[in-house]
Amino acid sequence: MALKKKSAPKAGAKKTGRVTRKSGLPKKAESKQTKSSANTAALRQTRGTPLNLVQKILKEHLVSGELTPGSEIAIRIDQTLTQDATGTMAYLQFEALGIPRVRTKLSVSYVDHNTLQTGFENADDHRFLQTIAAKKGVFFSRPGNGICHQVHLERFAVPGQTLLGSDSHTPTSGGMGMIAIGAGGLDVACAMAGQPFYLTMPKVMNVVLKGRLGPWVTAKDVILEILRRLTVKGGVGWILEYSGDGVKSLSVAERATITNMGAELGATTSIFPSDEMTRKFLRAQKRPAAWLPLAADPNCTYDGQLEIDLRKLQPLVAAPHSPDKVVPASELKHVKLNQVVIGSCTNSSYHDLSVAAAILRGKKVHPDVSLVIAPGSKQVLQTISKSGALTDLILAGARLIECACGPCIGVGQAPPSGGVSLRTFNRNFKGRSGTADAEVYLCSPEVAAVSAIAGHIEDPRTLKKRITIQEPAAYLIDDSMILPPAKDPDKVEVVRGPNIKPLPLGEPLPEMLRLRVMLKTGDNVTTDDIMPAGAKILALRSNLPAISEYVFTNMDPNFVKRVKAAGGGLIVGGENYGQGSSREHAAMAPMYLGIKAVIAKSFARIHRANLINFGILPLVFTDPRNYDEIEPNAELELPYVRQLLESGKQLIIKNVARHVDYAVEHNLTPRQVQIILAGGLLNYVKSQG
Ligand code: MIC
Ligand code: SF4
Repeated sequence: MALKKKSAPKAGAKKTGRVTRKSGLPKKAESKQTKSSANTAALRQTRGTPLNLVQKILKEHLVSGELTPGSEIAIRIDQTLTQDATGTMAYLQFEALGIPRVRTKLSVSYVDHNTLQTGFENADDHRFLQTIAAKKGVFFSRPGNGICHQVHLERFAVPGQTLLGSDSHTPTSGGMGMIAIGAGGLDVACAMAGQPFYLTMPKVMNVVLKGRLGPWVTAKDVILEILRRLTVKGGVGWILEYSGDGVKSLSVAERATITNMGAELGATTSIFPSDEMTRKFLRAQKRPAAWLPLAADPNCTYDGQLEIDLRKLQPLVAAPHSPDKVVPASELKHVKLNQVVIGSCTNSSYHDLSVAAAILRGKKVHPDVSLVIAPGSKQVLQTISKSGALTDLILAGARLIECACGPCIGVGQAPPSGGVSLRTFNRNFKGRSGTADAEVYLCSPEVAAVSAIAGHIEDPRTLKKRITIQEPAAYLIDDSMILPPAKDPDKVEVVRGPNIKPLPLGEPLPEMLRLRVMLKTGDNVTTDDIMPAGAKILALRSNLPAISEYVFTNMDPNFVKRVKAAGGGLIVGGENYGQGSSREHAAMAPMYLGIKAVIAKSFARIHRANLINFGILPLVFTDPRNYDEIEPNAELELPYVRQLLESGKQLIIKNVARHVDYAVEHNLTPRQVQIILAGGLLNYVKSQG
């Protein structure tokens, strides 16, 4: 179908030349990454069948397949991002593909997770990432510059483009009208090599926002309300597209809070239209040429609809240990606090920190509470420093930490034993904070600030005075912490410390499998359960033999020992197996230990893709009741598995001791079957030349 092309609005185009750049970004590269392309300009209007916004962008980027929910599509990726904890592997994988320079419009490597340097490991990884970025044509955001999603939104996100990131919260840039998807590092490496990204075409849900948020009710409460309604698995197989008159009152930062936490629903991504608010944000970021208006066509259709009346929402909190255990803040006043943390990629914007500062101005943090602030980016930190908000926070008793993920991923500021922590973050899985028996609650910066003063969870509507924070007309732009790729890559030496171990490769699938169940889990097992994070373990992300020693340690300290003794095995899981992060180590480390298959009631999207990428068979019970019949250490056989996969026939699992067969589905596309047969994506891509 032909698209009606319109050129970008003159106002924006004119201003490009006048941008004052303190940045290290070369002018040519800067304009390439910040301008919307002619193709994306064409997205503004479609002729023929009206399209929703997701369909419009995907159609523009479609390489193969049809935009029919459930079918496999391949899309062109314009931008990629990596962070350090997943990035070291991603760049090793990119190297293994043998491509000299990235083939995307823009690729950025961030360092924001492993910033604590208690030994040489993280510092070595940073140096590896910096040198390989320079060599391979990737921009490098130095440690201290901020959390990848916040910085990307500020400096790089472009409406209408596609972004693939090796972090599950990549959909943050959906707040800017991008199709931004989280994936495993290997998928991102392939995208950097110019390959399309393969995914199952999701259904599109129209989330209609009506009216305006009332006083003290925030974007965080919008997404918590959606989590309350849909649960942590309610978004699997969906993209959430926001529309309605309520959209226009939300700033880009607020939209990004909502799209960020769409990851907790299991959604493929979430997206807002690009409108005057987006234009204002891009102007304030001195990137006006990146803007273009984007919206769904009138009368387009969706696969589902959800209505949220913003006027009816109230301040909400997610209780331990799941982001969907949502209750009104007013019902939790009895919860006494040891810690309050404001930060993370969900809520660490200029607005978030400024509103907290305004609440805390002239007050003191409760003596039983430790208040921690982690600004999302250097830009946010500089802006609150200039506005005086930083001084208000410090005078109130806040402890300022680096612009990084920090406590969100268990890197520092673990709560005390049995402690209660209230955080503006997106995940409160058990043990993720670094304290196994801590209780973590999730909330908005408004709830966090008012509770830090009260010493218990408090509803900010108890505050009499209303506070309005004005977004700056112009942010402080200083890109000196973003290093452009080398002009002469041949001269760059990639420096590898001893923490960086060679890349592991999977083995081709054998003719048959006979394996013991090594672990039987319940529903909603997270990748934090499979491959825990925290400062100690995260430092081993580029050392697979070492990190593999920690697989499932929090659920079963003897897991690794048992798997090693058995020489491999399989895992039986419940619903939504592998929810949460994109960390491919949750597939790669089990592969390294010899795990060959996971049989579950259902899978989370990214983890399932990672299992396939590392040659582990993700199987689903045809009859979920069979789950109950499998003993925790049963011996299972998959006869003729290779042949059956190749011929597209039904797979059967034999319970050896019970002499019963279970039918299982694999739902693999022909391409995914080939990947599994080859023993993983890297083997497959190499075999394809
Ligand atoms: C997370 O929030 O769990 C992480 C750490 O950002 C992960 C990525 C990782 O494990 O490195 C994610 O969400 O993808
Ligand atoms: Fe970092 Fe936390 Fe965001 Fe993950 S969720 S990217 S750890 S801030």
